[in-house]
Amino acid sequence: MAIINATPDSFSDGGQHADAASALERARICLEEGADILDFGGESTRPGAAVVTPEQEWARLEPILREAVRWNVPISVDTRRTEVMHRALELGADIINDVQALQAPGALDLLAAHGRAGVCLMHMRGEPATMQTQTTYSDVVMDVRDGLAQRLQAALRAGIGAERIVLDPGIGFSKTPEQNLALLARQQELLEIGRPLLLGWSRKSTLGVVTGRQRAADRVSASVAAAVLAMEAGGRILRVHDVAATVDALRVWAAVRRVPKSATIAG
Ligand code: HH2
Repeated sequence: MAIINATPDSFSDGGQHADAASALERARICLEEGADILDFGGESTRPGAAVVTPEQEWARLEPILREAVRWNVPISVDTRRTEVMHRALELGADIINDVQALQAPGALDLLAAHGRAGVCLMHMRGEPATMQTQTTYSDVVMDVRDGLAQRLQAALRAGIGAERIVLDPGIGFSKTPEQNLALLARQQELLEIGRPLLLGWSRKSTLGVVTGRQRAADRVSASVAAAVLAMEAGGRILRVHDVAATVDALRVWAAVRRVPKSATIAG
């Protein structure tokens, strides 16, 4: 899943694709590099990002989505606003990626009514502005697992079919670097919930803490390492900025995984 933030202030790529033409250009490059899904966002969710109204968010997304939905490739929209979800689905978006797991009023019912769309339910606490003050867990992996299981149940009760749903532990959202690393070290415990996992490690600040790389754009190698570890631990979808590097790494991972454990290769 390629990340295209049509925002002026995203932590990782803010301002680079803020206008529709450059966002679409970036999206085309991501497809050439091997992305299977395009994820477009019109609001930064980093701590301290400027608050945008749903109208501003939609004004950023609409011209991009109008074009991208014609490309015959899965289009995901990264939004927590019901109104933006509604408009995106009406335009033909395929997936709603919600960092607040459809907690906005009306969001569950909206998705239930759009029987075709996929949904990513991500774990976080509170709002982006305050989330880093809410990092007290008794056991972060168990608490995230329980939180995701509750949101999954809410979605199922609303009438969203399980087969439409993937789950995401929300790397960097209301978690310390140590907690993010624990979520990767013990990622397999999240598979017990029974739905595929989407992981977003790309350029995140925990990788900056581990490597000492201050600039998000300098964290490509670290992001690729985390991506491979996330796949090895049972991940299914990776949300990434650096598509070509990630695809290469995953090809190697997949080639090794295809070799039977008992293989003896003569030659
Ligand atoms: N991370 C970000 C935004 N949306 N969605 C999911 N499902 N998982 C994530 O980990 C995730 C997400 C934050 O990263 P980015 O889009 O690069 O930055 P910003 O929020 O500043 O636009």
